Amino acid sequence: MRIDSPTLFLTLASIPMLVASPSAAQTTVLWQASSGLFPDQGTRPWTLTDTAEPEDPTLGAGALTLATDANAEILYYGQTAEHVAIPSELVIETTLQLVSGSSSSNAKGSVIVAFTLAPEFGNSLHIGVDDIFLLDDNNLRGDSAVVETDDGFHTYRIEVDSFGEVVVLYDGVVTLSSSSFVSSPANGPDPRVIWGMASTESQGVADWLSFEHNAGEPALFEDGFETGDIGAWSSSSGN
Ligand SMILES: [Ca+2]
Ligand SMILES: [Ca+2]
Repeated sequence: MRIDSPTLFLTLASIPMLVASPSAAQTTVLWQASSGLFPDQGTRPWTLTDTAEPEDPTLGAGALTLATDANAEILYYGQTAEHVAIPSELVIETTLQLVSGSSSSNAKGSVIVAFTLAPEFGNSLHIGVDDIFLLDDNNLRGDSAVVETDDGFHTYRIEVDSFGEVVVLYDGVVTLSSSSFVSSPANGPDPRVIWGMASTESQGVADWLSFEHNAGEPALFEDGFETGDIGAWSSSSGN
């Protein structure tokens, strides 16, 4: 039986990656607008990436507003490799309302919640006007659903297993499922969690009540980081 090399390559590439051992520690990182603090001011702070002019994050009426008014602008929060330890069962949960949005790509939502489990391996939830989806590859739209995103606040819960299989619950209902994939441009070189207006092919306005994940790096919080103002963290994100 002849096995040609392209087939062999595809077979090897399709083997799921095991991203964490079952014993990996889980440390919850929770930011809530009701704290009155911006995400980069909390005890487990996020790094802000902001090329938007004149927009900056604003905090008022119990919600954090992130806005961009040109596709080229990005405005998002991220925690990157040194600050995250991806557990065997990654859970990300956020409650937000998309106020408005548009995109020049059907593979980029106005709001993006992205996770990288291992180098170049991950996926992202995209939220547009009454449209949510995951990706199947870089710039390739995956499983999608038509749900209300701009009529009020909705809760998006992303559950990822140790093989990178992804399920998204919309207000508690399983709505999307997909697999993580390997892509350097889509997922970056290091584990990370990102949320906000993170694409140069989309723009919009969103109000956020909370953002939570269970991939906090435990060691960070044993060195006094949780009580002090550590200022800006170095950012290796950016996409
Ligand atoms: Ca700005
Ligand atoms: Ca943008």
